[in-house]
Amino acid sequence: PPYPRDGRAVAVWLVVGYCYTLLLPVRDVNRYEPHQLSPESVLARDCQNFVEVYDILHPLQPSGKPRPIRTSPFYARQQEHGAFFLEANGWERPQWYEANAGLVEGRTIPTPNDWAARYWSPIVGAEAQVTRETVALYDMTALKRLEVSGPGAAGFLESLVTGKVAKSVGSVTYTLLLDHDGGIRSDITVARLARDLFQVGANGNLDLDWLTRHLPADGTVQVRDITPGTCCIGLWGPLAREVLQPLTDEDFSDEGLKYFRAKRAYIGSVPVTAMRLSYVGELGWELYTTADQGAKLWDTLWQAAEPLGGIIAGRGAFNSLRLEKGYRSFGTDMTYEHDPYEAGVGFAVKLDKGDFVGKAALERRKSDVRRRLSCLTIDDPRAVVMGKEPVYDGDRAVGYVTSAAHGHTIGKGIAYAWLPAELATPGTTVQIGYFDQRIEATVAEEPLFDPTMSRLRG
Ligand code: THG
Repeated sequence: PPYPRDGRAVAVWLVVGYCYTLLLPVRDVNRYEPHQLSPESVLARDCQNFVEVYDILHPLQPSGKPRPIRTSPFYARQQEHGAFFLEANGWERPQWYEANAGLVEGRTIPTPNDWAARYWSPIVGAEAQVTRETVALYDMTALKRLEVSGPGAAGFLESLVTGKVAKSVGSVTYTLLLDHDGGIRSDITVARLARDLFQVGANGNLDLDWLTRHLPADGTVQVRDITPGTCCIGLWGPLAREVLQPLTDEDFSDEGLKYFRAKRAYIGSVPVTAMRLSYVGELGWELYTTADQGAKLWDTLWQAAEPLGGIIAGRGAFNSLRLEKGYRSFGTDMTYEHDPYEAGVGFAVKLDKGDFVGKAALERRKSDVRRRLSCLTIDDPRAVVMGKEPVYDGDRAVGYVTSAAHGHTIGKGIAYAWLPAELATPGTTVQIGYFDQRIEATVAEEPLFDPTMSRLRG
């Protein structure tokens, strides 16, 4: 049972230094970023806690005072495009761009109810649709990036992750970090950039903490947070290749860089690491460079994308598109309390590889799946829910919503929710409690968008 373990969790936390159980209201102190530890930040946060203690906070309400704290190299460009900024891990992150207001015209973008319409604009829907029609630039700088290097790096990573990551140079692997009890500590991508050099796409400071705690004592592996010194643009959409290929001598055809492969290239004059994957489920690449050349990369891509009808798009569109594609978000959809099989990421576990943290526990848990992270669709387009709502089967509360958004390219509301396994079959109807309403939702086959992966593998 998840909650009666709190006492044990606190004891483990004191003794071992991290907590196995997600103590939702308390949370692991190792999550803090350096900027949050300044005396000024701590005081501001403490004072704000008094203000907010009895408030009902909107799920999107930005915390973090003062702002801005962290800005990507694209910040000035984003301001010029009328970015509406929210905050993530201290980073100013555009939710949508007012400069895209003209895109709304002639599109069907349902207006949600009042509460859900806060921190929202119909532009979010337009940006999501245009991403699937042409191409969009997304600022991915807030995504935590770790560098793992040294002669022991490959073996070190293999001992912690559920997949095989010590593959050929240029491979990228979606994989999981597990607790000793098989709970999910994070879902990450691991790119092998050289024999002894890996780049990890992570979820936060807890991943840095986890890797650092497990480092071998012999000094053969180093882990470094390269997030602040680098930046990333996601270039995604059916026209992504038309934008990128003319800017570089490297081959970015389907054969030249396959899905889930990485390579270095010059984009114009800017040296990048390109990884072919997409959390929004479209053709394209994550393009990484150092912070000093970020603005140059942005300008190079934007000058090529704009004439083709490309746009820059924000986090609101991004979240809607990833839910259509069924991609989980660690910390929201799945946490330490869930194992990969329950969470629907069992495909990222290779039990036929060597030992890794959590393997023995998983072998036990694999055949005992009692709840599942399930995809629900909502037919009423105004009835958007936000996340954390209870889910009912008749009068019985049986689970809760994790994340939700309107699916602007499938024309339905989407809510991911934890449900007992016996209710998690497509076609089952449940009710989501939303304030004083009950909203009818149906368990759906997932993913809702492009189940054959035709968009990504083209
Ligand atoms: N990009 C990079 N790293 C990341 C993320 C990212 N790390 C943290 C977080 N986001 C990880 N989450 C995902 C979720 C899904 C996918 C990638 C990162 C994804 N999944 C394919 C799928 O399920 O269809 C993987 C298929 C496969 O394993 O081959 O692409 O956004 N760099």
